[in-house]
Amino acid sequence: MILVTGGAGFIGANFVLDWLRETGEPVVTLDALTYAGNPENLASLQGDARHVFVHGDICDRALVDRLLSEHRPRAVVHFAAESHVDRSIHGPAAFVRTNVEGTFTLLEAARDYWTMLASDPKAAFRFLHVSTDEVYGSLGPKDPPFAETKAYEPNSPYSASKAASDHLVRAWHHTYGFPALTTNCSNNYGPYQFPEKLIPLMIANALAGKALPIYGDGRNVRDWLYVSDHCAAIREVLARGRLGETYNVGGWNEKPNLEIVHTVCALLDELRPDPAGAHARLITYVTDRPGHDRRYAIDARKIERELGWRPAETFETGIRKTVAWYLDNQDWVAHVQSGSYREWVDRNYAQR
Ligand code: NAD
Ligand code: TDX
Repeated sequence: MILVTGGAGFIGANFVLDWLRETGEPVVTLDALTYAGNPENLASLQGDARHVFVHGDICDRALVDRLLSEHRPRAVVHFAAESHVDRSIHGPAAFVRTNVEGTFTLLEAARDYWTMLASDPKAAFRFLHVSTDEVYGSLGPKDPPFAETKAYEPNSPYSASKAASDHLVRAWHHTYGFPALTTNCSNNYGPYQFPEKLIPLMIANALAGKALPIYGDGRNVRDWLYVSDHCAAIREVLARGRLGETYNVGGWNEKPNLEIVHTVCALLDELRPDPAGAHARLITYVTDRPGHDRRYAIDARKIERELGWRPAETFETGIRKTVAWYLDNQDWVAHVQSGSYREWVDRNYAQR
């Protein structure tokens, strides 16, 4: 049994589904079902005895204590976070609360639980903290990609809150010997990503005939990884990573935003032609994001060397699957955009 936080969100849901398929080991999912958490992402697990869903907050220490003592997990995989940079600029408080205070609460609860375990389960217990490349700051065009040794230089309220949480995890290992691991991954894309992030937003807007907003000059560079490759990397680090270490995860796949948007448009032109013309006609340049980091790139040699992890998808195969998934799941997009999903959550998961 493992405990997964944030398992109703984009990467967490992909992880839970892949985990059960690949390992069959039961999962307890703890998720607060914010705007980004969607129980529909886990709907295929309804009636599956290997999965327990708990609606609740990682800042709720009593709840986390109860889950740990009731389910006795052998590991915690921590995804729960506020994750969108633009939202962090307009409302940083939620980011400090969930990403910093929430990670602190989880660490303290897990440390108490781990301390009380008998010697064998204690030796086996692991806490994996899922983090981001954004903690390293912004690269110039000729800088080498981020290695694990790169100094932290977070620039947005989001990345600062994730950096703070990474530091807590590091300190809990260093000070208490707490068996923690951290992964810092590049930009993910794939099924179930909320349509506020670049790729699903562009797909949703293009299908609706709306503008495709490009921040600044569109030349900011991100390093893209298909979500199931990130999930596989997390499974490897959880199984065989060295305690106290951090592992950077990325697919050596740097691309400027404008190229991403043109690729999405070309795939839509092929798979769902628009009689009004090529989807790229909708590209619109808008005011840049404040403090917009110019370039991220991940040096993934450590995880490749130590754990033999390699991405299974190329960008070409991953983006084709992604566009096809959104075309096949337009109801999912409509639900998360319409608010009908929130009404459903409020009805079914009234906070206890
Ligand atoms: P997401 O926003 O899609 O999902 C976050 C999930 O956490 C949601 O289900 C939400 O309901 C839940 N949550 C939020 N606050 C909570 C709280 N207080 N208690 C319990 N649950 C809460 O995010 P994502 O894109 O799936 O990212 C997951 C993790 O991976 C985050 O920690 C993020 O920093 C990290 N990460 C994301 C990316 C990316 O490209 N999306 C890349 C690297 C790392
Ligand atoms: O409408 C848009 N137009 C645009 O040009 C949006 C939403 C984004 N962008 C640009 C900003 C970024 O340079 O596209 C790039 C990607 O933007 P996001 O999808 O918002 O991702 P980013 O800010 O790079 O952060 C993501 O990757 C790292 C995730 O949201 C984080 O959770 C993760 O840690």
